[in-house]
Amino acid sequence: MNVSSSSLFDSMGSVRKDEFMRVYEKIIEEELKEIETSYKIPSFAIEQVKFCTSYNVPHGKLQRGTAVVESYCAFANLSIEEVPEVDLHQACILGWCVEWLQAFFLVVDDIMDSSQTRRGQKCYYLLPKVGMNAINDAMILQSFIYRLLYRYFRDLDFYVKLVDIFQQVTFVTELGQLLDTGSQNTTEDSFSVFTKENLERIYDYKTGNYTFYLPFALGLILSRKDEDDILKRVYSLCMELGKYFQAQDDFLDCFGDPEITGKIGTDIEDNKCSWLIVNALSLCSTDQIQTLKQCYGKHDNSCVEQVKNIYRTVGLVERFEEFESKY
Ligand code: DMA
Ligand code: MG
Ligand code: MG
Ligand code: MG
Repeated sequence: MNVSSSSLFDSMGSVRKDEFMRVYEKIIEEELKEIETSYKIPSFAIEQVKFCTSYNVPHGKLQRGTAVVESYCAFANLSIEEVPEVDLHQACILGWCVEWLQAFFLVVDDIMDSSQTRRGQKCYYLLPKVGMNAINDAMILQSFIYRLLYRYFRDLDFYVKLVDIFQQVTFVTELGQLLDTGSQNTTEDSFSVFTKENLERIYDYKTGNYTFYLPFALGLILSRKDEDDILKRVYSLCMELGKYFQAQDDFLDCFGDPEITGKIGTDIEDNKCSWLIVNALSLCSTDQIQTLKQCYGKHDNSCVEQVKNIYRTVGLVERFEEFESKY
């Protein structure tokens, strides 16, 4: 497939979403054909794979996927016109592999977080025809990554590096999700885990690795600039970006407009170690902390409102804005 740089990038050097989508359409068409010929499965099964993919993979901001292409061009130190088409195509495919990984994480994350909406539509597991089959469908989404890597990269010298980085980043993210849901079961002293140290570890593990490090590391591998010291420097920068990004996600979970974020927040109900609760604890009076302990982690609208009121009263909105501009 031809991916020409003149059509893939806009005048600012950013990847055009519609052109990036064209690569997706091609990948999924080829992949479904391949599955159909290789496995003797009835048409409903193929339809389910198709539906699961189209429902979960392409509707996001595509920020992680396009970052692979943009970082590849930046690291290769080539102007957009100079980048070979075949390399651009490879970068786009790796970008889509990251989007597939994200889709896999989100389907499962929404089950664990008891979320209702995602990207402006019903969470996948809540669709009547899906339910808990979402778990196996998520695993199929994850398998797509390795199928695509095999299909497009198996003969290249850096194939093992690609497989390896997807596996490593997946594992770290899973540990991050484990830590993130660790505070979900409300216990007497669950507030003791709401520390800055825990928060930052969760951010590094569940967000920084797959959201920032993975796309940039793929750009480095593809441009053959993936020396250890460079990867290390990129890694620590990515952890900072991850902390900023997830703090914003936590803030929007409570104060964002679901019309814009496409999702309804659940962090208070889920007893999550979030930027807001951690920062609130350093600002609240003993009485306010007492109220938080009574209301946090409860699936009850009036409890959630009380928590939000305390957040507003102690000036968390302003505190977040300050954090954001400093960062
Ligand atoms: C999501 O964290 C992390 C992963 C690895 C999917 P989150 O639950 O805060 O994300 P969201 O707010 O999008 O549900
Ligand atoms: Mg979630
Ligand atoms: Mg979550
Ligand atoms: Mg969130």
